[in-house]
Amino acid sequence: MSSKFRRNISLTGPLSFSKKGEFKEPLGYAGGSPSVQHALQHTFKEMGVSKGLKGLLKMNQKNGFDCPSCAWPDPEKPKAGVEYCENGAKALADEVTHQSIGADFFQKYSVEELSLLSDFELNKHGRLTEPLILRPNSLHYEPISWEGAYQLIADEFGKMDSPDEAIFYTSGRSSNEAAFLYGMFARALGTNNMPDCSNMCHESSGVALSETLGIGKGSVKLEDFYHAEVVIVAGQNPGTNHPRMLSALEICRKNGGKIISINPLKEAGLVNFKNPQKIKGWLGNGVALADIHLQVNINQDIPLVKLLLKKLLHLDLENQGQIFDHAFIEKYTEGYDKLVADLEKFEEAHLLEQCGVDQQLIDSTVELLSKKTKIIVCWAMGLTQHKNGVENIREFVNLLLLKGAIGKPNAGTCPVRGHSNVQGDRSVGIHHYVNPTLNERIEKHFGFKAPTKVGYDTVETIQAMHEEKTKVFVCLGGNFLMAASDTRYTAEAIQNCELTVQISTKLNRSHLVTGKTALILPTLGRSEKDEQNGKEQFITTENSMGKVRWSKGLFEPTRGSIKSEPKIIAEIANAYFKGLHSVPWSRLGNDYALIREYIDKIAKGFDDTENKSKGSGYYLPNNVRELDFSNLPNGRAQLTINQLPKHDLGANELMLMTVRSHDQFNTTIYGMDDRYRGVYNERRVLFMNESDMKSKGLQKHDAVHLTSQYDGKERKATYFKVIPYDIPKGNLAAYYPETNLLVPHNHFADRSQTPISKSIKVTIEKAVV
Ligand SMILES: Nc1nc2c(c(=O)[nH]1)N[C@H]1C(S)=C(S)[C@@H](COP(=O)(O)OP(=O)(O)OC[C@H]3O[C@@H](n4cnc5c(=O)[nH]c(N)nc54)[C@H](O)[C@@H]3O)O[C@H]1N2
Ligand SMILES: Nc1nc2c(c(=O)[nH]1)N[C@H]1C(S)=C(S)[C@@H](COP(=O)(O)OP(=O)(O)OC[C@H]3O[C@@H](n4cnc5c(=O)[nH]c(N)nc54)[C@H](O)[C@@H]3O)O[C@H]1N2
Ligand code: SF4
Ligand SMILES: [Mo]
Repeated sequence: MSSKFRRNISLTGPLSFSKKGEFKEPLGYAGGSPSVQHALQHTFKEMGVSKGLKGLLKMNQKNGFDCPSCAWPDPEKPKAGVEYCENGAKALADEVTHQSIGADFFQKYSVEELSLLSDFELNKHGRLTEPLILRPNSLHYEPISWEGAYQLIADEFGKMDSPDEAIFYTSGRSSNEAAFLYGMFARALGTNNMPDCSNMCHESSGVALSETLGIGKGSVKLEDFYHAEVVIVAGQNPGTNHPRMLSALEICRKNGGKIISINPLKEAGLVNFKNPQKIKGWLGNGVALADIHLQVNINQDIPLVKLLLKKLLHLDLENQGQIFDHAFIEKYTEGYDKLVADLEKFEEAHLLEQCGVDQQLIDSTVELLSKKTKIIVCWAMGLTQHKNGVENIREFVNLLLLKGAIGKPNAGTCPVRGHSNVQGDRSVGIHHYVNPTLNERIEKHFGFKAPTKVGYDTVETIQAMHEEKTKVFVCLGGNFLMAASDTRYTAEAIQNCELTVQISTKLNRSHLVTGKTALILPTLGRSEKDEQNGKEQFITTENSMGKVRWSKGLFEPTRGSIKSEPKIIAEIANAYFKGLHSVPWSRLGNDYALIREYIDKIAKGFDDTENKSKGSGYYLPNNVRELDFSNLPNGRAQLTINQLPKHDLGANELMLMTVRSHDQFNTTIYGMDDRYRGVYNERRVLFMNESDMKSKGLQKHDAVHLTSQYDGKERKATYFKVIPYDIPKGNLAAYYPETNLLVPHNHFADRSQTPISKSIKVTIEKAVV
């Protein structure tokens, strides 16, 4: 461990391979009866049978709680008891687990010892149950009272030379109410330093969509999928990460729609799908959802879309303008002539070679798209986490605009969000940039002036901490250390803080790599009852399609002394301001209806949330659905010109994408399998094309080390088992967060600053084991 580290903490846990590792053929399908079995097994094991069933029956129901996992929406009329998927069930079980840890556990194990455990084992210890402090020269967390913890935080804030020495990170699981209060507290303190997980996630989508369509969110509703003619799923693995999206795709296909998947991997679920909620889905081989699979090279989506656009353009010229929607282009867009002129510059053969897709499949895709106008494009991290992440999305928007597939039913944009409330957190004010309207409203309704200096996003936070510009780092959920890029650099950065505060449900490595002093403040999960001032509270969330809905937990909170997120934030604010501030922090912490009143007044588009969020909820306004582009240059949607990605791979370098396994939620590892990809009991794997293995002299299951080299700095991630896989030549895949050590902190998407976690240049060397 580098001498820069105060404590001898392992950043990786064990690097050895499991003796039980097994590697089989990838499953041809997602869902099906194993999916139901896995969901139930996992839930019952962690929660017990009766509690498990009770939870699953209430999840995503109108009178229940919102699934804490992904942000996929619920149907207008949820079917009783079956609106969950395997991964939603796992997330629930993980939250409501009957395992828990308190002060005695931390007295027994030092943070150094705990760091030797894997992320899977750390999480397995269960829920955090009481506030804890790690003092400067200690290796053990010890108990502290809530009041003591609040006072310590207030004192550290008090010692800062400027409010910008404080940083407030948010992960996307927090409710609108908690996030709103947290954002207001940061501003009341005087800083916009509000990095959030979105910076590492869909920030590229937000930037691209704002620039082209005037809103950083998607435009489709769930029902739009049902009658879309074509759904393009690009850079997304819904079978694992948004499982119920497959049901929407299934309905679309049943109604005659076609699905095109664009992905270097043939992800299960797109290739074949069995609907686990239907008995007939348990039998047989399921359905292949993707009609066309375009096996693109990593980060070569722009050449692929350009090729499609170029061919469509030629068809349009040959067919008297019948292929593009010229009336739409004329009326609503700007930049058509420039785009057409630019397309002419590219050679089809070159584009074809770059994207690596079969010519015949390109032709079938062009033929399909030429005839259709109701087109939806969905995407996730496969498009956003590249240097040209923003451009990737703008290029797909070009396709939609040219086809007039925007602002009408069954067509549009669908960035599929990650965390269950990442979109809501943004809507209620978690962002590092300055929103003048928001600031005006804060002044009007809360009576204080919000800061006007742009704050740090995630990559700037790491940089600032590394340069010792910051003192207090507060995290509302998440696992910043393991989620961020460049694990070693990020760890060095975090250790420079005077105080780090984690408001968390479960133990993770961010509790072990800390500032000089560290606090853990245990908090309630979404599925738990939240009572304040003798009254049961509910919270609200916004799903991936902009709908705000209420959510109410049903389980008795984990034993011990845990508090809700809004309550903790309100109490920190009180300890700092000592009652001398215009915001009624205590009242807000005691009454979430009052928080909602302020959200309605201050955050854009929220309206009578108290009432309208009940039942199936309400949609926030969306200008694209109204074909209103008045906030864009000349009041028009923007067609854009995007460059081809440049990589300059060195002679021995291959391109690595870091992906999720089926048994994880981000840095939370539920289990060691990736069933759909045929991997069991092992996470240290490297998926590789067989011809690359041959040329590197590697055999199946050989151990290798990975090295990335950027700006003369070498980064290493050691011990991965090579798995021959159906992945394009020159491309590699391995799991996040094990590979985050390789991602350079200073390489990110232009303008959105999202780390390049899906296109890392690496070399491979054989390891001796
Ligand atoms: N069960 C479960 N659900 C989750 C999560 C989880 O960890 N577990 N995480 C949540 C979060 S926060 C998010 S953001 C989402 C993430 O959802 P996804 O984005 O689906 O997650 P990833 O595993 O990162 O998968 C990226 C996909 O993009 C493909 N890909 C990679 N590079 C490229 C490329 O250059 N071009 C194209 N066309 N494809 C590419 C990969 O092969 C992979 O299929 O899921 C959310 N839901
Ligand atoms: N290499 C690579 N890096 C990536 C990605 C990638 O694809 N590749 N993906 C990026 C993406 S898309 C994202 S979103 C980030 C994720 O980054 P984060 O959001 O920071 O990470 P999570 O793993 O979701 O956070 C898990 C922790 O949140 C806490 N938690 C869970 N539920 C709650 C709750 O209800 N309240 C509170 N207060 N705490 C809770 C638990 O302690 C748990 O350990 O990672 C990013 N990093
Ligand atoms: S699709 Fe996402 S939100 Fe829906 S049940 Fe599954 S994990 Fe939960
Ligand atoms: Mo995400």
